[in-house]
Amino acid sequence: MHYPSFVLSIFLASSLPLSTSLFAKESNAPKQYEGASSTVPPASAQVVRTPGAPDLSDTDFSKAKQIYFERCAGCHGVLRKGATGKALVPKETQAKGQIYLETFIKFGSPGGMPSWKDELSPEEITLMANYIQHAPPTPPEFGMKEMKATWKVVIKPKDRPTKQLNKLNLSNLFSVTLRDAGQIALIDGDTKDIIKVINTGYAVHISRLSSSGRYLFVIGRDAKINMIDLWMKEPASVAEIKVGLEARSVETSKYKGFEDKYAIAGSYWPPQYVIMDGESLEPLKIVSTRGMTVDTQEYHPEPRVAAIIASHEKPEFIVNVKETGKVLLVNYEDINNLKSTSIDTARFLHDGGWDNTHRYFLAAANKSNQIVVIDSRKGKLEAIVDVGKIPHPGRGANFEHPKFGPVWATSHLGDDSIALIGTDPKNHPQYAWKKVTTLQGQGGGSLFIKTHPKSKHLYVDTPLNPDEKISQSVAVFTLKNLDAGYKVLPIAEWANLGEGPKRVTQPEYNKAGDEVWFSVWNGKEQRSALVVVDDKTLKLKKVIDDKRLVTPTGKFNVYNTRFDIY
Ligand code: DHE
Repeated sequence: MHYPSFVLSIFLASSLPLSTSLFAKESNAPKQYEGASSTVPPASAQVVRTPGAPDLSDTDFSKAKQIYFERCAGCHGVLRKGATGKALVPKETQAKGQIYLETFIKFGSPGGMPSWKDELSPEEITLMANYIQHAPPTPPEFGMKEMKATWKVVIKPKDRPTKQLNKLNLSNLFSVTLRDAGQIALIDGDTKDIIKVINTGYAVHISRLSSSGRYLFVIGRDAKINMIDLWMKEPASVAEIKVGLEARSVETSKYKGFEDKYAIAGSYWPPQYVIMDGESLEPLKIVSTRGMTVDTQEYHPEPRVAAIIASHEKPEFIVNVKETGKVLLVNYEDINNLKSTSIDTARFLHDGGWDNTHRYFLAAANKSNQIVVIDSRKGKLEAIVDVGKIPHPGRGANFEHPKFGPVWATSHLGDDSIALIGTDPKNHPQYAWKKVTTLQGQGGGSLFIKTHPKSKHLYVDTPLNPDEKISQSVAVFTLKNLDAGYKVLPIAEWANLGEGPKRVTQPEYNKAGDEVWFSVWNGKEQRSALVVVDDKTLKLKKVIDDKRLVTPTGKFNVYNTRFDIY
């Protein structure tokens, strides 16, 4: 049996009457976000029995395992060693006892655990309280043999075109995640026509471009990568591979002399990254991220790989390791004698992006409520900056502040603030790597913030805010007059889609920086759309409403993604 998808769990959570939730409305947003089901197949993890834990039949153990992977692993980790949620190891769970655990699952906690009493039956709650007193079953590893077994070169590099064979304006092409369809759509940014829908892994998470802009790499939550050749008469997947059982990040080498040479993917399970050949996806080097946490210096068996970004300063990939709180600088100059610098930062590292010079990488340490700043030239930690509750920048937003000079901004999942951090140590040293000011947005539950060097505006989404008015609209600030507050654009209303949650998410500019695209993310069976806003007038320009656009979420303009423009 398959449990409801992330979208459905959002529906469930947001349709709960408030009285069923013990906590403030806002506290549900992080849970809705992180509580998505793991793509690790429950059956792949062995049944285990642990002394001191209540007896469980094989059938019950398997059922509990299924519920755990689908509902709990996103926060507590596949191995239950704790991530956003607490560690659930037998020594502690057995000491707490059955009644305590059942109550906790039923009612949740002020620390952020949601109440499950409307989503799990009383029998299932009892079962889960039994289950977590057993040792966590471990899913299988995924090494070179397994990767090679899934690796396919559909069209060999030598058989591919030597020049662009189509007439597409590639730099204004958008790759759009069609989350629950297991597809991406390529959309012409000029005509707004859907050029092609391509089958991919399950729920593609991000799209990234090769340095040349020719290859588009997409990675599914199920860790399947598709490499799409945009030069073909009709762009298509030319190579694919599965790099694990669950993953979120893929990137390509961008340093001079290494353009299009390597690709890298990080996985959630197993906790590792793999460097691949940039033209064929042949896996070359797999490196585990298991190791000690940065603060308590304890062994963590499951440090997931979050954002990866390619350095422009050195032949390096910058790899965020979530649970250990370490940023790795992986030098790909000689992958047989791999040099990797490990920088201690803060937990739990998630997403992030460059400052406007592309020298400093700013990443969210979401449970520390901090932004860590890495100097990619010196290869060291530059600063750790306190911000609001659960920063979630996407790649963040860079702009010139009238007083503080160049700043990078993040919004937050856990509160309505937008933190601005000074990024110019040369000309504005007094503001560099400090939270120089805070703007107030529409509310918590924000996932992405965006501007463009040519734009005068800053857009902040709030798709996980429990108030529909807020989750279905977007706040826009005028950069020259931030103190004036924001204007609200009713994006979902403009899309006019009928019923559904219609969460408005992830602003993305076109190449010229004069249009902003938003996803109106509805349920799988409902109508979704993309809404294009004229950035100058802040008026609706176009609704792309097409039945092929099933649950659109991330959108990636080829040019802006390739050159890290945000
Ligand atoms: Fe994301 C980026 C992980 C849920 C849409 N997401 C990222 C990155 C990571 C990540 C590590 C950075 C990748 C990089 O830059 O290399 N996301 C996770 C999760 O672990 C989490 C919390 C839960 C899960 O189970 O996946 C999660 N993410 C979501 C969603 O629910 C979103 C809103 C919709 C969806 O498609 O699943 C979502 N995440 C995105 C998008 C980006 C992203 C659109 C890229 C933003 C960008 O501008 O680069």
